[in-house]
Amino acid sequence: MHSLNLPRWQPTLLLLTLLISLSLAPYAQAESSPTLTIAKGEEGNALTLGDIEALGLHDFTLQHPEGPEGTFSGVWLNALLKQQGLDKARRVRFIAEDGYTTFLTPQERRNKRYLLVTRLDGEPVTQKDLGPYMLIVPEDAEAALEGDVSITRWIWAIRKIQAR
Ligand SMILES: Nc1nc2c(c(=O)[nH]1)N[C@H]1C(S)=C(S)[C@@H](COP(=O)(O)O)O[C@H]1N2
Ligand SMILES: [Mo]
Repeated sequence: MHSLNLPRWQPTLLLLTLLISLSLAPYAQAESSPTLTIAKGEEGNALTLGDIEALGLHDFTLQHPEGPEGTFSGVWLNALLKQQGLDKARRVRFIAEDGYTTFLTPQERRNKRYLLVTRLDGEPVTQKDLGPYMLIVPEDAEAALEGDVSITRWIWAIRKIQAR
């Protein structure tokens, strides 16, 4: 009886194993694939989600003026720049997937605490929710939603940070 059942179970087990590995693959990839380039001059440094989040995550529950709401988690931009040896940069430029680009001066980075968001409700941020990375100023969230402060530096879909 057993010797007859075994061959019938094997394909099922194999299929289950395959399905589980396939459904987990995107998460494994998100943790390790290079997704954010930080460059100083010509040298570009490809950072993974794990590299960035090693700085420690901070959580803020808010609604982004562009729509997405929930708990935004990320690292302080200044901490990331310091870790990369770029905290003294006169200009830190952000380049988004849609071609949008803007920069922050040292004074602007001192005036407001910018959070580089890596997760929304615990998951890497999808493109639809303005991912993979976005800058927000948590202390301005309510004023931004009311339209009382400019969000020109709330750049989303960030792929590259360039310092000089
Ligand atoms: N990736 C990306 N971020 C962006 C923008 C953009 O076009 N792409 N527009 C910026 C500007 S100029 C403003 S005022 C706010 C809101 O842009 P919107 O009014 O064009 O939606 O998001 C900022 N961040
Ligand atoms: Mo704007």
